[in-house]
Amino acid sequence: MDMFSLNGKIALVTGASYGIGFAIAKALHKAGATIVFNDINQDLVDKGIKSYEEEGIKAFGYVCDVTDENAVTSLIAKIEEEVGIVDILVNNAGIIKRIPMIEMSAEDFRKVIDVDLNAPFIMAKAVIPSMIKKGHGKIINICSMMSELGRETVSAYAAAKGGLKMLTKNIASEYGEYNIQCNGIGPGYIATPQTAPLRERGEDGSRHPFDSFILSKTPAGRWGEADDLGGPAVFLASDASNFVNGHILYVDGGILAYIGKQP
Ligand code: NAP
Ligand code: GCO
Repeated sequence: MDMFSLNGKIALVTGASYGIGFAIAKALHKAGATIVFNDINQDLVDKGIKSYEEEGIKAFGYVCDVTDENAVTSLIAKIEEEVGIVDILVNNAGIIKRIPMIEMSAEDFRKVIDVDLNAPFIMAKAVIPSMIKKGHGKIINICSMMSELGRETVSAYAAAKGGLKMLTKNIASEYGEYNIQCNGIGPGYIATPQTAPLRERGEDGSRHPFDSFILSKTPAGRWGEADDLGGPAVFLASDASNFVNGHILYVDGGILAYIGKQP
């Protein structure tokens, strides 16, 4: 089982003060990795460090807006100086804006593309040179059901996550010869702050219509938990996946395989 060990490896998980990023970082640490994370402001980073400490994890936290290329270049230089070369990058930071497309401003569209697609490009560009020098690297991009499917109000997010799927395949194609594997994880519907609005209960305790919809579309009959993504992340971060490249691993309880429970 040593092939799943991350002992001696440094993992950088973006936007990992809480949510999916935090859960993935916990799992990578359990497999032996040193955890480095960033978030968009010091308050979140401080809260994140405390949350990791409560899990018995000494994590290295940095403030960095992943859309700011200069800030990212400085971040990677600082991490390399203070912690070491990044062996595993998890591009997790992301936002969503649920607005009907024809009502969405171009500015809002661009903001989602910036965080969910441009930033993974910026982050990968920043870590790949040192991975090449080191002779190995793992990049895991957090994609989505919306890398494959569309739905009302998420046009920018789907465009970004569809693009992120192809960026994943292109990084795999361009840098595979340097023993760098770039893969994606496509979570289904996961119970995090990002999807909280879709799970809000009515005053009478009734389920949000979208909540009921997702339960009918998921063979597992439940929303995913962020911890459901930990094992797949360890696999893609470890030597166990050294010949897996350009693959999007959907961790969705079966949504993409299922037509949906008949009414
Ligand atoms: P979340 O709860 O909203 O957490 C996202 C994290 O990213 C937050 O810590 C956020 O900080 C941070 N972030 C946002 N913009 C950033 C920036 N410019 N620079 C640095 N950090 C930034 O989301 P989540 O549900 O954990 O999702 C994490 C990833 O999984 C996202 O890429 C999302 O698209 C993807 N995903 C989520 C689901 C789901 O069902 N939840 C399913 C599929 C894919 P702030 O708190 O300051 O915004
Ligand atoms: C939405 C949800 C989804 C999830 C996730 C599904 O509004 O449909 O937010 O987009 O976040 O991406 O995989």
